[in-house]
Amino acid sequence: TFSGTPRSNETGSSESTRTFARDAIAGLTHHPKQLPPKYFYDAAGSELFEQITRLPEYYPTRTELGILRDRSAEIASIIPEHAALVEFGAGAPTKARLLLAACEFAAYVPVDISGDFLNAQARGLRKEFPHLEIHPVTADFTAPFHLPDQVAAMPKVGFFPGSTLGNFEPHEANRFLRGARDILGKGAYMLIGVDLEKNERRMYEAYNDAAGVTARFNLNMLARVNRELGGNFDLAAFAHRAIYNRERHRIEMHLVSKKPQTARLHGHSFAFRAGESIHTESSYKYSIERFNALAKGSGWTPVAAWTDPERMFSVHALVC
Ligand code: AVJ
Repeated sequence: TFSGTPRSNETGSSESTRTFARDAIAGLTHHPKQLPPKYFYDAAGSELFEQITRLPEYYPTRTELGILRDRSAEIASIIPEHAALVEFGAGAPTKARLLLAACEFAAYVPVDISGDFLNAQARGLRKEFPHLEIHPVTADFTAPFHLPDQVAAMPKVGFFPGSTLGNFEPHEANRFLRGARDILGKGAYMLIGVDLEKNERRMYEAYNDAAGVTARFNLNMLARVNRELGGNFDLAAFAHRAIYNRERHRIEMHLVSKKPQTARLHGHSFAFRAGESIHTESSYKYSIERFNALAKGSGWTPVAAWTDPERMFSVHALVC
């Protein structure tokens, strides 16, 4: 996930709160209205996302874990030994742990904006993998950052699981992959988890679960705007909507205004028509061919792709 990390900030004064306010006002001024999906993940949102990953309808997490588990020996045979594993947007290290156990990594470099969470996770991993160097980097992985000097001489393997890439618009995905190449350097490998386009009902249900957890996750965005930014959105007057946009190969999540209403935030007022929506997330679905084309267009060479028997999800190995 973008964070998988509790990082709520309810003081209303910090740098991150100002950035959130600026992004929220810009998004709500945009036509059509939108809010960036990275703001789903405060403490409450991260907990709701954890619940989503356990829902019967939400196949991506368990399917990707199954692929990593079943194919770990093959993955180990492809990537260089004694490499540094660099995880972009490291949440809970459940998936990295599988790779660390199966492959001979010399170092693990989890990269995330939440430093506290990273350091707490690193303490646990140090006990499990006493011979592994762990060098957490506190950074926004969508912007350029420096790798720690200690891993400079090691081969690099980037890791970007969870279909987080799906949250990026195609041009953003291209920019991210080029940036990852610049950070990791020539000869690096990359392991990326991608959700595959499939039966529409299957995708629809993954974002419209019977228990309503995804609806609560989506509405938490507005709860956060109220809590942290002092907005006055009436949560009961917005409905969760997730649809599959076939032309653009993406699930779209929206918060739909149930009636004409006006909400206020930091001296701005935002008017809604009945049925007008705030676009909160796009979750792009790929085919293996379309993902390979994206990788090639971003300076990477596909070396392998693994899927589950139902071809719901894929894990790709790339080299540059
Ligand atoms: C964390 C971006 C992969 O797109 O499936 C889950 C987030 N949104 N349910 C996804 C999410 C609604 C998830 N990613």
